[in-house]
Amino acid sequence: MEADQQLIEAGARLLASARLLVVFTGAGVSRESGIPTFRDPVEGIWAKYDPMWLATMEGYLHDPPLVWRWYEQRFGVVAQTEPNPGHRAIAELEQLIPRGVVVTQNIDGLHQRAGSSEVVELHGSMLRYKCLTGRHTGFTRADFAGQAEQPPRCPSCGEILRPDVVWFGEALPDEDLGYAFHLAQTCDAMLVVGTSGVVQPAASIPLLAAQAGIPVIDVNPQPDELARSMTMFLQGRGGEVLPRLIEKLRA
Ligand code: BV8
Repeated sequence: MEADQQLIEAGARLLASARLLVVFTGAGVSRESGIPTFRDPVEGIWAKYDPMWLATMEGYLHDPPLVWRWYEQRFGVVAQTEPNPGHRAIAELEQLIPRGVVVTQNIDGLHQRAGSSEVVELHGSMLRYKCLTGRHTGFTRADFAGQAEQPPRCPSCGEILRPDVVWFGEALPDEDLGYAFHLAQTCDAMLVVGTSGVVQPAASIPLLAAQAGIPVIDVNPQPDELARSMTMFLQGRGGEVLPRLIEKLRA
């Protein structure tokens, strides 16, 4: 399904007038890089597990090696993938608009690899690790060579490490969430790509912008929870719609 050209042109005009643009993304923007979204059916050994259980402190404490292996498997997929044309178009927006900030629910680091220079990771990053106590942070894979089967130990206190991501039931980092709320209410336009608009409190960010009278464009192959509250809904894949928006903006 291709978003019609008139809508693309209207969307480009909306973005062209922005001095500060926020791009709010979810798992859908990484889908074309081959990273399944939380909604996608899972094949293989992980099919019998519910990601909504694995991505919780309870799930981790119930079986640390299992959940550790789940993140290692997901890291393996991310490590072998590349940013897709959607990520790259979002990064290119920074050349076409005075300031663009990416606020993402994703933990895969692909926006940074595509060249986006300002990225707020509301749900943390699978490329960073912290101590289970939360007291010792900032670890990377370089701190524990190849621990694929078992969670490694914290170099500072010996407790097991965990991915530095926000699990279900955990609060989002105050500063990042507060900054995202501030941006949503002070930007000139918001581009929302690849989110079902289900996971809270992140999904309230596009609604904050819309309620502040800020134009919000939603890009998704299918109508999501947010679409009816958005200024414009461009139906299509991020990798198809975003490059067309950029092409119009460049013109
Ligand atoms: C919290 C990291 C409280 C881990 C993730 C109301 C208020 C507050 C909380 C809640 C609430 N209601 C319910 C809750 C609880 C819960 C929640 O939202 N549950 C949902 C399921 C109802 N929220 C929480 O638990 C949050 N914590 O609120 O704590 C608190 C407060 C104070 C003190 C203590 C506690 C924490 C939520 C964060 C969870 N962590 N990720 C990990 O990944 O391992 S969320 C996880 O889900 C991913 O980040 C992912 O991004 C997200 C799913 O959302 P989406 O990104 O939108 O992805 P999704 O798969 O849903 O949709 C993909 C979309 O892409 C689809 O629409 C599809 O059509 C589209 N698409 C497909 N292909 C493409 C495409 N789009 C474009 N191009 C394509 N090619």
